[in-house]
Amino acid sequence: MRSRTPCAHSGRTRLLHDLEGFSVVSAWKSSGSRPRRGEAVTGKLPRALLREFAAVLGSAHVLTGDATAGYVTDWTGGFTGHTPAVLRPRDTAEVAAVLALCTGAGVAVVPQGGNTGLVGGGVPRHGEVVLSVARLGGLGPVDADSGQVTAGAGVNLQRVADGAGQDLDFPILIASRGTATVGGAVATNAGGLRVLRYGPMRSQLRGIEAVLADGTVLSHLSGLVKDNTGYDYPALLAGSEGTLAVITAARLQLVPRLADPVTVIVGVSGPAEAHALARQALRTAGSLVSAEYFTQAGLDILTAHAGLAPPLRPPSPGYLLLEAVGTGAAERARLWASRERHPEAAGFLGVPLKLDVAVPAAQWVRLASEVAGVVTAADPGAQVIVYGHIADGNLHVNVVPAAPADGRHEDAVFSFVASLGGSISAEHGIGALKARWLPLVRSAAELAVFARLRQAFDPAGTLNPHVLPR
Ligand code: 2HG
Ligand code: ZN
Repeated sequence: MRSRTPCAHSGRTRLLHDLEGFSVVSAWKSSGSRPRRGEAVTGKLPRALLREFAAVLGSAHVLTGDATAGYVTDWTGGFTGHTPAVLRPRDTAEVAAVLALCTGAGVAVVPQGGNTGLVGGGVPRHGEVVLSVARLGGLGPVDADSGQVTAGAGVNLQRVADGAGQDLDFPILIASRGTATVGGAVATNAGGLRVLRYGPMRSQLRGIEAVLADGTVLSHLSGLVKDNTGYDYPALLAGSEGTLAVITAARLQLVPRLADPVTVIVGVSGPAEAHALARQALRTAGSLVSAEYFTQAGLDILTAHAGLAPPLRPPSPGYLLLEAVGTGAAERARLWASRERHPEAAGFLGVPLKLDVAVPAAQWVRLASEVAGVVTAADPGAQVIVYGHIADGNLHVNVVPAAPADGRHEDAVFSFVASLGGSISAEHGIGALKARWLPLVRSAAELAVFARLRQAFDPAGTLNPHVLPR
């Protein structure tokens, strides 16, 4: 069932996922023959199609050749691809027009937001056309009655928060918020540092506008809190990783801004103490917004390579950062830096594998204590940095491999996580990185429903054909 074909364009050898039921994306045939239903082609595009794209978008917004460089590699350097064209529509009508053209020509499309994803889901690894939503930058006024705002898919999360005004805020707090877009954050159901209080991106969604692969526009942006009029497809699009539709706008719920939150860092002996303290804080401090864990190993890298000042002296094996509504701490930014910059740490040592796993609350200590050993059993020279969101049962396992990154690290970590009753993706999605391992945590019946949903939304198989099962 597993192919061992490396991706020729990958910065590091990556296995092509080949879950049963995935379609094979065929090479573009110069004869121009249409692919079979459910397949879309990648590779070179006919000149006539490029001209049609340019007629819709203007030639300045159809990028080819070297101009595509910023769109074909993710920021970790772990995923690299190539594309015959990057399309940059400026509004929903243009998205609809170019999608219809792609589907009509049987051309595969990878939708892309800020390109800050961590699982390769927005990278054209197989020569797909990239549809960038970066120019969908409209941000509506805040509706004072509902505390909601409508944002274009290309608006970054920091802009949503800044535009919320003095009293309101946008609660999806991720380190890449200055670049990550609303469209990408919905498509990946982004989580972040305040999920324990506000939930992930899906929980903020009060409506959506999206375009199906055939160019049909779906719009449901009225922002009703209660709306039981059938299937909640906006919620379904959250976490769909660009496979069902291209999100063009979202209606988002804002929350009261925490005027002056209180932030503390406590040195702990390890995961067990951090977990016990976090659990106590969750039960006793109703105002808790964050409970984050990290270790001295990660901090040492940031101190050495990023000039970060250690948050506490003397050092301690682990750290728990808690934040709650309260009367603020002057050193908040300094305290947070030691946690928020952890995603960069492993990158100083090499090209990291970023695994974001979750387990039931009662298993988190075991996961956090044993996962490094699980990795080094498979690759003794591997370096492992762990940190994460304790209250969500979520641990980030960043691995810098010594042995070839041929799937052995994922095999080890994901099998361990599955044995604990956990999930192979807590917040980053499945993308290209984890599709092979999805059967560890999803039954054949569930995967079949995924495929049927996908068939219903995108029967031609245009959208992100190498992500999630079809
Ligand atoms: C975080 O919690 C992000 O900082 C990124 O989810 C985690 O880079 C990672 O592995
Ligand atoms: Zn995270």
